[in-house]
Amino acid sequence: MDPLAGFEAFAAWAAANPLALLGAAGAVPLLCVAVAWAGGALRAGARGEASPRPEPAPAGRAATTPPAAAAQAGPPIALETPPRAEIPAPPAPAPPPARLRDRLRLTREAFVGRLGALLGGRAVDAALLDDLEALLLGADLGPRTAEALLAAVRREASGGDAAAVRAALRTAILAKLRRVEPAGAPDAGGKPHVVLVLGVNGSGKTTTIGKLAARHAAAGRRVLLGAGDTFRAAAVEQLQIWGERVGCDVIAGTPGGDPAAVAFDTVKAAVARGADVALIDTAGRLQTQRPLMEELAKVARVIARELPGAPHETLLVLDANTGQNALSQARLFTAAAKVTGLVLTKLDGTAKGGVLVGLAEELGIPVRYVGVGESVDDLREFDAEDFVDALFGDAA
Ligand SMILES: Nc1nc2c(ncn2[C@@H]2O[C@H](COP(=O)(O)OP(=O)(O)O)[C@@H](O)[C@H]2O)c(=O)[nH]1
Ligand SMILES: [Mg+2]
Repeated sequence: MDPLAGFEAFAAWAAANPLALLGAAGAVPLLCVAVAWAGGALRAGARGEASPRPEPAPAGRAATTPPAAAAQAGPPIALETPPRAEIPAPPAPAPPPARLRDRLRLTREAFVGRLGALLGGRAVDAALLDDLEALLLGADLGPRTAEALLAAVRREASGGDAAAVRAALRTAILAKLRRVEPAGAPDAGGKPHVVLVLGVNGSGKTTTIGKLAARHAAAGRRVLLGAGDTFRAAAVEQLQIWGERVGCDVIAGTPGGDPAAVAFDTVKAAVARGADVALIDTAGRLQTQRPLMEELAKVARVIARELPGAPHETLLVLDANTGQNALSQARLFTAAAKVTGLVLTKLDGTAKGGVLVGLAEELGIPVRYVGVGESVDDLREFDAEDFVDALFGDAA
């Protein structure tokens, strides 16, 4: 058709039907939107782009829109709604912290759980005390502690019943653990507050440092980490991953380099950068290697030379799974360094948590933290009452 003739015919129709014209005008924006979308899709197609996809989810987080759901959703129609991937996900409610009672289940079952069956309706006599001694040793309390607890039962519960024995044990254990409750706050003293972390390989040093760094950062403190385990390259990487997670810097040396040099650099950098806390990791080859112990003594000396009074805390990390071996490790480390606090890790996965009572009795060193899992929240400040409540199943 001649375009001019077509326009004249339309003008004549419009003059005769003004309302219809208004209706047609109302449809124009919708038409434009459709054309714009089609044009955009075509241009995207020409550039070889696929239809909008949700951003890949960061590791460990679910994608906002699963790819399959996005494919089924079809083309975007309502343009004022942002693409689905941009809708911020509602914050996930924080899971309630796991109860210490739950995390100590295996230890409780191995100790207090068996106690009920052993005592039954029996009176406290020599045969019962023998059985009780075997139970205490089996629960990794150690011979000296078992003996001390038996003496308490003899004293407090002779002629009594099962409840009296249980109460005597509970009171005696609580008294022993109260002796090793730390006196001051965990970050008291020093600016920067320097913490040196010792322990054999695999005891949980690096993980504990990561958890501690997260606590300090959450409290608004500036944290610096020192990768003093130069013996294993993976240990440095592991600490760096924690540093990224927590958002703090990590001072690392050369692989196989001098750990004392890393400790020195960390303290120096912590002072220069105005850090509040410096947490220094160390290598943990087996404690039977004498040079390791000499090395640790050197690390402590170098730190003190750079910052008088530091390290303000020297934490020895012990794995509860090692049971009585934790005690011999502790003896060797305390001979080599001035250990000011213990961290007992992996209490969540062991029946040997009773070793904590043995450590308290034999060493008398404050227990600063207990590790009850692998995640960042699974480090608890040690509290004797809470621990005993959880151990005896009395906690709420
Ligand atoms: N279940 C559990 N695992 C832990 C705990 N602390 C550390 N671990 C794990 O123990 C392993 C060794 O820990 P790591 O920090 O590398 O030990 P390091 O060699 O002393 O530095 C890692 O798999 C940690 O996730 C804890 O309290 N509970
Ligand atoms: Mg490590």
